[in-house]
Amino acid sequence: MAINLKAREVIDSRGNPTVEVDASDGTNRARAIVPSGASTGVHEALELRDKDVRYGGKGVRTAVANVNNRIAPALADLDPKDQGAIDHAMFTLDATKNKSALGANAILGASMACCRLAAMQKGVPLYQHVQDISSRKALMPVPCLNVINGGVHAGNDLDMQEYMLVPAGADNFAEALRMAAETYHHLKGLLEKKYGKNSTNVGDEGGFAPPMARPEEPLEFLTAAIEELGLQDKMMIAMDPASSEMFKEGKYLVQGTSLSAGELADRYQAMAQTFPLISLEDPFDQDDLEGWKLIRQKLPKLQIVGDDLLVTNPERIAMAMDNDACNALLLKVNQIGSVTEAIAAANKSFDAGWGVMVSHRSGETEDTFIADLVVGLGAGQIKSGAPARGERTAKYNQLLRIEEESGAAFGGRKVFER
Ligand code: 2PG
Ligand code: MG
Repeated sequence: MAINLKAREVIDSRGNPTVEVDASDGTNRARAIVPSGASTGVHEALELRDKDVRYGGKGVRTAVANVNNRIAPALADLDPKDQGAIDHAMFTLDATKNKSALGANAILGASMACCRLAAMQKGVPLYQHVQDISSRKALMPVPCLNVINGGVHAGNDLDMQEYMLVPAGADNFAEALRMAAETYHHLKGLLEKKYGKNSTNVGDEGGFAPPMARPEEPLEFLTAAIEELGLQDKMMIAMDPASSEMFKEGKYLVQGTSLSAGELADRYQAMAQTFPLISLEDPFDQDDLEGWKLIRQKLPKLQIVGDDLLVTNPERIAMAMDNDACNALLLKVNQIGSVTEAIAAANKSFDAGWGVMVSHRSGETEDTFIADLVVGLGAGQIKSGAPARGERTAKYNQLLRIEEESGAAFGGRKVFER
């Protein structure tokens, strides 16, 4: 059965163009759409943009043409069930370290579409196919819902990017999602009471973007909402300051003040002592290893997640392991640009006893690939934004369906224990 690939340009949740790929075998047709970040790490694989007059330079016609004219003939006679062969054929064709010849967006679109086609050919759900190729056991994830947006994702003065509700103490995924949605609504009321209606306009990931600047203030509001609903035994908080974006001339610009890595580490330590923090992502710049080592010493039990630091890249993960820079991977398939490498990055992390949080991008689409991915990998943690905006809820809703059909166990608190 030959594989037919057909790519086209569609738009993402920010109205920017992205790559959609259809993979068919004459009987089945699978489709995948590639997401796109805003706070991107400098070590990520290259997202190919046309840089011409269309869409302010963000067009992806070159990446689309690369799928249709170069990748399609190279994959035509391969078996989509052999994900490694599919992806390696594209690596060979691209022949660069950062996928800059074909574009990581072209390669990933084809990689995900072929993965879905393989599941269809096997007659199994995607999460089951992922479980087969990763040799892991299916697990329903704890959702980490970003309910206050700052940084480059919102038009407010918060320097730190994400404040997430983590219903780790729920009994199952559906209950976790309900608790988080109820807390999101309660939080909305608290914000409106203090800052008025404008404060509950939402940012790129569906979280509120209130006019705050002090990085502790969102934590105070989240904790108040959790306590007023009596959920303190079940609901925790995660943060992603996305610190590479705050790093200016060797210091961290927080609320107009330049902090050294040591001062910022003290600030995080105080937050962890005051609020129910369960996970902290990108506390320091992607190349500020000293900062990362410091936070690991100060908060050895806390889950410290590497996003820009690791860019889902096995080589960066090895470097971070050698330096004891963190103890969890943020898994974003488009940072590395293929399903095979993303699974390898996850397995390398699991083998070292690290946590793995599967993640959306701030520029998302209706594609729900990561919902199946997180279950099939048994990673136990996913972040997909607030319980609002279709491109975010698409993933949570797919997880509700998977829970219903698979009966897989819920990750719970233990997936955050390091
Ligand atoms: C992050 C992400 C997703 P972006 O920093 O973790 O929340 O943002 O996609 O803009 O890199
Ligand atoms: Mg991040």
